[in-house]
Amino acid sequence: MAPPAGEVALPADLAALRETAIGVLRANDLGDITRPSPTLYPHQWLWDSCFIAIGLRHLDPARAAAELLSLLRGQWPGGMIPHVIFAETSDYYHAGPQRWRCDRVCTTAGGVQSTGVTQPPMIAEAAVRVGEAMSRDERVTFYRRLVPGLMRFHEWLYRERDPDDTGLVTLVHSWESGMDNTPTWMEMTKPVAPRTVRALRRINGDDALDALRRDSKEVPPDERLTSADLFTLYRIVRELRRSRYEFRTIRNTFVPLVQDVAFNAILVRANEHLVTIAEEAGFPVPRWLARSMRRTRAAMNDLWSDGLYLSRDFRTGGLLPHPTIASFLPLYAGVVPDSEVDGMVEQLMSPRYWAKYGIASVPTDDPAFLPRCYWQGPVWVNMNWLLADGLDRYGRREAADAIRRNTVDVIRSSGSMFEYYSPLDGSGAGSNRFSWTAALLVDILATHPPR
Ligand code: 2M8
Repeated sequence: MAPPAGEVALPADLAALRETAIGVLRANDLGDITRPSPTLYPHQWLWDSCFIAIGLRHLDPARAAAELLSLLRGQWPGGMIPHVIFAETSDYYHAGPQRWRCDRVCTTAGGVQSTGVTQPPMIAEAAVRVGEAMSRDERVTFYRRLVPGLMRFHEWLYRERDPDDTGLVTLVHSWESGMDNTPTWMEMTKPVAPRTVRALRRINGDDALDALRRDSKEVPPDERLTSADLFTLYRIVRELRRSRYEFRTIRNTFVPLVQDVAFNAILVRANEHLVTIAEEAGFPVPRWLARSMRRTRAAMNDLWSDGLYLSRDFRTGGLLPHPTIASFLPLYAGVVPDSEVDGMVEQLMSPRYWAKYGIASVPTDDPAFLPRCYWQGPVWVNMNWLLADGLDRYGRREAADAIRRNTVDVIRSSGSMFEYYSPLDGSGAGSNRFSWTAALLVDILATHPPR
């Protein structure tokens, strides 16, 4: 496919890589939703669809808008947009509708099945990006369809997940953070492992548990979270289900509750975008919501610790002492005082994070670091995209370009759209037809073509 008018022609190898990326997006396209990967993730995920729309806008803005609007089909009566909206497919997914039984609690706007938790609120960012690719009339029409539901989602985040008005939204499951097995979350999760898991593990080690799981048929188990952790996440879902997914009940259970730094950072930026697009669409932002938005921005300071930011335990109020890639997302939010930005960039670029092939999701000297295991060390393209975007806005163009260059290089050297990459040798891991890697590559090549 020739580049659209106005876009720079790419060197042959990158043009071919772009074609591979487009092929992955086409193959994962289910109509107005895109599955993250053909076998491992056969449904619609909230933040995946947002990253995917950011890439699709370069190919077909109307299709990109449909990707975002389709998220509203899963909206709950209270306003939540769920983390997974189940597609009508018989393809197996390990945490499918039967695990959630959300149809017993409520009916979604589009009558579709969903999970009972949410995911990082990337919708407003994606909407702005898609809007940029449209004419003014198209954009306003799109925003008018999106904004009422999107506003209700942001209202829900505050009403339901910040009932004590701390300014920070609380998560009830690591799947809400999108970084499923990041050490910060796993430390909170391990103590609530089901008794049977602990017993089985004592007797037979992880092998017996591995035999029981079904999520790792496409991908080797050591590239995913451990079986013990997975079964603990299932236990938490059971407890959420018993609590009818209501925070006022959940907070009185054993469920770990985290004011996640990455989620709240993404919320800060999403709030800004929501204000802009609501204005363009002609919808007023309620005063109480505008006030809550301001509080989140200010409350991010409470997460500052020794040169970076940490998540906080909702119950104890204590910071969780485990820096990860999430600790840097306040750079994307734009809440880091300018005097601290260079210190954070220096850390990111140091061998502790940037070993050889880009930014590790967990510091390479952390005892939990595993270079090819999911959110426990690998380089993730969406994290790179967010950090580069934030650094651009701080005027740290060189660092932002280095991150983008590295992202393209690591994908190019593997030749495939992997879910994640080893920061030590650049090898790909997880799914090898992963949609957001493909979409964000298309975006980077279009917006920042290599010089
Ligand atoms: C991963 O999470 C899902 C559960 O939501 C899973 O492991 O089954 C995470 O990487 C998450 O961030 C991502 O949205 C999802 C689909 O790509 O996969």
